[in-house]
Amino acid sequence: MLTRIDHVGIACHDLEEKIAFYESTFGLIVASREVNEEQGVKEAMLHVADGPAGSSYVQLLEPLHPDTPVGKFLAKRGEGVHHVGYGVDDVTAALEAIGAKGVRLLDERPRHGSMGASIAFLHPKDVGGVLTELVQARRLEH
Ligand code: CMX
Ligand code: CO
Repeated sequence: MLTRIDHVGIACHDLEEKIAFYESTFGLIVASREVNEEQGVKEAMLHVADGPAGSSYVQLLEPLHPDTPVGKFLAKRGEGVHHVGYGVDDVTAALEAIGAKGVRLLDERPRHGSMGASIAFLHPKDVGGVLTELVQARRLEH
């Protein structure tokens, strides 16, 4: 069901500063910069590699407000890994199959994610403490 690691989501206080760090330290290139009001973030996707099932990225996340998922996470835990995003071919089908196993779905239906993807989150308490995102990439991306 999972086709790849699509991205690792990293919470930070200053998006531009962290982009500069990832560019200069690892030589990564920014593939997109977006504001997603629904998710409460200003974010950037930095391209890491391409594989047979699609590309993988680092997603840097700065909260738009303190009272957002990433804002609350930063206040509680500080900067660091916020979630893991796995690629799936069909996010609606994956949600149904995973929900049927008793894992709580934070999104009953897919939402809009970076670069035109359809995304949905699973409750971290039901995934061993890992906030988990399912990502169906936009078709023409690979
Ligand atoms: N990873 C692991 N555990 C997490 C977590 C995370 N990222 N965020 C919160 N938790 C834990 C908390 O530590 C807390 O555990 P304890 O009760 O043991 O202390 C529990 O979950 C509840 O946390 P909270 O601070 O009270 O926060 P909420 O319940 O209000 O929200 C969550 C938590 C996961 C439901 C919420 O963050 C959410 O809906 N996230 C999905 C959307 C999202 O994260 N969007 C931003 C990224 C967008 C993108 O990737 O494009
Ligand atoms: Co993400």
